Amino acid sequence: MRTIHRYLAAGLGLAALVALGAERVQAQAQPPAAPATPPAPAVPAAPAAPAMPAARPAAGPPKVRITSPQNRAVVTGTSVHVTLEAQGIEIAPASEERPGTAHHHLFLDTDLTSPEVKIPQGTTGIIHLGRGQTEFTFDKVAPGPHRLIAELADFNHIPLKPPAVDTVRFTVKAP
Ligand SMILES: [Cu+2]
Repeated sequence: MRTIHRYLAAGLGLAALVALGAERVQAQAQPPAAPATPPAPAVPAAPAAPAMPAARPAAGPPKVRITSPQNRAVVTGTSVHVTLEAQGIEIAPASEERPGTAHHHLFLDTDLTSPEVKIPQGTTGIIHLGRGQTEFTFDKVAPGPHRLIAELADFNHIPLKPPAVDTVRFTVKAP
């Protein structure tokens, strides 16, 4: 009887040791698995971030550019042909009165007017291309240095906000 008890006791003891050992193995196996998981989601999150700022520069505020005359150009003769280019907004006749459109304005040797008020009409040196034109010819321009500013304004002739403005300086040379 005693020997049986000893065997039983020894057997229970072994079983307990095996069970303890198994728990330890499990306990050791789990911790390394846990820290391995967090770095994985961090990888797919990284490529998504640069995609967002890349899309922003494409859609900026409207811009205007004087494509002719070029800055520092020397124009021979008394006529100065001006060509214009707008980006990010539709150029339309002011008479259409459509929100989200604009038309070109030129200021020759004249300072820009306040961005808060209508660009004046009938003022020397200020031209409204109110029919949606993208070019204009100044006649009888005096020889010497000149400054030309282009500005976009809405159908009410109020400058866009933020202002869409471009400036060139050129020289007229007598033929
Ligand atoms: Cu106008």
